[in-house]
Amino acid sequence: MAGYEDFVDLSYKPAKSDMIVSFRVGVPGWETKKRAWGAVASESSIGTWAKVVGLKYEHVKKVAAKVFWAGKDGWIKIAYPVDHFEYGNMAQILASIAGNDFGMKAVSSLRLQDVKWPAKIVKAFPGPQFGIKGIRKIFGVKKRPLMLSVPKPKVGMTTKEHAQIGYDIWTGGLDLLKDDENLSNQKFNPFEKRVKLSLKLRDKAEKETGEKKSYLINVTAPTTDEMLRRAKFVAREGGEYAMIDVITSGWTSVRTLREHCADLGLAIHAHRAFHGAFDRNPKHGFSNLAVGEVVRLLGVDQYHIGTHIGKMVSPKHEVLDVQEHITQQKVRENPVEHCLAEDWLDTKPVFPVASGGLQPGLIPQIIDLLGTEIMLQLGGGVHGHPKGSHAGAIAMRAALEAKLEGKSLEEASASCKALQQAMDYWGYTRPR
Ligand code: RUB
Ligand code: CA
Repeated sequence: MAGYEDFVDLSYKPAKSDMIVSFRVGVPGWETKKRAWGAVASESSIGTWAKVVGLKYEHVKKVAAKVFWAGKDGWIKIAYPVDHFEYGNMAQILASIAGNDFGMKAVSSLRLQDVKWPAKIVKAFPGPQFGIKGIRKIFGVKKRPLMLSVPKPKVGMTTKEHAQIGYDIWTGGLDLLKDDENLSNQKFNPFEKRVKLSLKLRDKAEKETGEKKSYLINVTAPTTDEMLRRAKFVAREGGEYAMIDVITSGWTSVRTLREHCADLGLAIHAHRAFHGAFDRNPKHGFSNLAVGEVVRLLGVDQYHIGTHIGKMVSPKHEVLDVQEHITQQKVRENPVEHCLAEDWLDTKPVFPVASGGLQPGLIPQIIDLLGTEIMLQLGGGVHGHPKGSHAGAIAMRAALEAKLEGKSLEEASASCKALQQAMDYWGYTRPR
């Protein structure tokens, strides 16, 4: 074994315990397909550009990756022996399969689409603590989608202004207030003050509405120690959730937070800010499907899957794939999307969150696509309501209830002024 081509063996039948990764490889004009494919398997497992002595050792070859399948349009599958990996170490796993391979000259582009995780690796991760059932239990809501809202403007408001918006949306009928991805512990709205005041208003809203209300509090912090201190503070103050920017914080921080949240009894809401830097180009990068699977293993309870009609780029098939792979226990191979079969064993499902540029008029279309086992998050679509956040929340809930009762939004608007105002203002606009 020496050159990149030696990492291609189309006669290889993967072992049941192998990790399989589906990639799409762009081949530069000066390169052969076989060498480009092999370069990915080489650089993501044991190889380098030169014929180093150790590559001859049989024990080293045992942990080498192999390209074992190649289809049309640059799609290939690579098998990695499970002992290539430290089973429960996501930073190590991704340093192999999503490491140097993306930057090599031997490929003109490289897309990691999906991973089939070996049972030994699935078992080495905790998975969600609550899962969909556990989250529904917190709210005592069995069937309908849960509704959340992130105050806008994203940052800049005082703690009092921010917490008041929480109260307005809770009493308007929503279940959850959510911090935005870039709100943590800034001078204008310090973390501890925000947690205390918001939870006080949450208790008030619960008493007034007779419904369970909660708050997704962003514990994203400059160090993992500080993040854990903030999570502890949330638990002590009576919160149910820690929210984390999973990508900007890093996988190891997510894993550590998950371990601590088990002791603290907190659920984890994962925000995916930064994903577009590497998942937007369908020919290059790391897919949102793969991010969703990584965070399912690491153990978050809720994850943003995108929407096909919102403000963010999210193709319909991708949204559906992510939903399927983070919620089902067994997934069948989908050769059209190059998604691999999966067995999640006992790993709980993650609650998918539809978010990003939604407004009440779009809720029925989201339910038509994704069903009711989802969360709906509206920011601008609540706080941009012409009569303010409280009316926006009433409109959002009325739009959802109308859909669940099989009524049109026009019909429902006749008995809900706030929904009527939202429909007059936005209609069925899809934000861009
Ligand atoms: C929501 C918002 C969130 C996005 C992220 O506000 O800004 O950060 O949901 O997008 P709004 P995604 O509801 O006004 O768009 O959910 O796709 O990750
Ligand atoms: Ca998978």
